[in-house]
Amino acid sequence: MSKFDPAAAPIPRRRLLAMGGALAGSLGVAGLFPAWARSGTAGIAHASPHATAGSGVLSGAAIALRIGESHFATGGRSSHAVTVNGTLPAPLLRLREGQTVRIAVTNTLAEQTSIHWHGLLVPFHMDGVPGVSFPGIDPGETFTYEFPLTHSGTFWYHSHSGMQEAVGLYGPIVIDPAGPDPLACEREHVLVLSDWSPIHPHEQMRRLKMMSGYFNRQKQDLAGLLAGKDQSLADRLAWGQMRMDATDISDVTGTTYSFLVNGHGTAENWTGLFAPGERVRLRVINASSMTNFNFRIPGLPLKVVAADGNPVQPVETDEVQIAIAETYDFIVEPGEVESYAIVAEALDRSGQVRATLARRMGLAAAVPEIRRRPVLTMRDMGMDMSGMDMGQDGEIDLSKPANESMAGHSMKMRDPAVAPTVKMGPGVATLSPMPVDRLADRPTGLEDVDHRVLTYAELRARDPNPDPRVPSRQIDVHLTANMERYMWSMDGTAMSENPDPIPFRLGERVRVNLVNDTMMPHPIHLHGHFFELVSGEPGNRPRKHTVNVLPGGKVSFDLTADGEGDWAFHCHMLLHMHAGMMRVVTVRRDGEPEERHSGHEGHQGHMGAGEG
Ligand SMILES: [Cu+2]
Repeated sequence: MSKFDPAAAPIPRRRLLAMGGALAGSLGVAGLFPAWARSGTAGIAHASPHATAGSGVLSGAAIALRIGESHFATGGRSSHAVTVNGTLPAPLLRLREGQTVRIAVTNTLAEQTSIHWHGLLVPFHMDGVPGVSFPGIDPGETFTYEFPLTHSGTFWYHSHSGMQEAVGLYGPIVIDPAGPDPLACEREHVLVLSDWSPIHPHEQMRRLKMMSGYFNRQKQDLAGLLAGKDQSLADRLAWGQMRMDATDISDVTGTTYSFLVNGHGTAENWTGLFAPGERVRLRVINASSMTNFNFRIPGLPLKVVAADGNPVQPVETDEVQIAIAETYDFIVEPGEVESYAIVAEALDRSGQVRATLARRMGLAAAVPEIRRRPVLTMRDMGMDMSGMDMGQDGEIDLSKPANESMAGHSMKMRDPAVAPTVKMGPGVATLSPMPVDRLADRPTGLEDVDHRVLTYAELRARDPNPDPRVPSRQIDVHLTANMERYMWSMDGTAMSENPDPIPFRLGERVRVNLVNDTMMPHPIHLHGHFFELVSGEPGNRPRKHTVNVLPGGKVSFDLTADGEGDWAFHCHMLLHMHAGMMRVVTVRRDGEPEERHSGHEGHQGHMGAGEG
């Protein structure tokens, strides 16, 4: 009998009570949610996975997942969904560091599928990216993933095939440490944030290609101008001349998305319970396909204790912008208050989702109003003028090529000299003339809020970085686009053009500089590795698997290429990846050729680059 045998585990009394509440409160929809994600949950018991039948929590050495189709409805919108074991979100995998797990994934769809274990360090052929690390799972087939769990933390899993991730195929992973958990607390909740649209992502892409602002209903208008809102007339004319829209913050917005916590919209008010005096750990995962969220619990400070699964030195804050594919662990102490609103607001303020942390079911704190949508600035164009002598009043005359007036600095929006490694063509509309390190910047739209906001620069790893070497070389990777034509690429080349992989030698230490030449943030994810953000003194830099590169910004990370094999490296905005903002990274032993591993050539079309 394994130590995770669910039958042997006692069910805490509070959990039984909560389950009763959940059944009464959510009849009709309960069937689609795994119990851990149902409203009124008491949370997941700490450190011992009580995988009761039907709980939707799967543990142990052998796990079976079935990919299938269901119907999903929320907030008056309904559509077809791709689900795992019949649920959305997918079952919670609760595993333990040091164990080896076998996960058999059966595909009952009519199309190919796959599962990628986001943030887990697994052998590359278990990483689950069709066309890069394995051939994919064909209809009717079962593929068994097998890998050891070498670290603990909060992670998640999702499809890497077609657009399945956008229509429901995602779920949380919690890996408990092999020994006692230093972050132990009285209660834990898992919160999976996501976006849901009845419009299929292929159709979203088609509309965006017709008109890049298709889903943006928050453009500046004449009424706003007359009321003195947003940009001045001069700025509007200048941005218009550059064919830039300062309100173009997100491609797909709340006009088509419902935003969800554990599959529940605001009206369904997902509720996680607590008892007074408890410390509660929230494991928050942004499993959206296209939405960066501002996460906050008004009135309750968030103590950040882990980022992307890795422990950080605790830092207290009031709001965190959680990029797509990132995970954060927070500890909160709700005290004697009866209920708190948990708010995840879309980056562009086109919508939000409210959930509740409460002492009992049926409570709900006031839902804050959605705040004013942000307007982009010159800094988001990679033209940061601060500290430079701008001439009159710090105003820039955008009607002339600015490099005429800015001695020594190219202010053209498309000067190939600033990015010699980028292949220029119709897919590259702009290059950031002066990208700046924005790790210490508050993220887009939170620049001026009157409470604390987490910046990447505040994150320090709890444990010393395992590889203290200074990188022996560095490479630049430009994030490029022609937003008007909805073309997205890296270094000017879309994945569908089959560019050479980015080669690393096994064990080498490399600095990677990501330069964002577009006016959108890009959450960039590297498979199979953690990297250290180059911020603050070396030694305890934050180790992450995904980093959000702000518009016009630059992020450097140091990487020890210790994962032998072929790995995906891409923007985690699903439509950006699909349009081509992706590369393959190869890690080879000295003397071994850099060609990609054989046997996958026939599957190029499945890796999410077919729309380029
Ligand atoms: Cu992107």
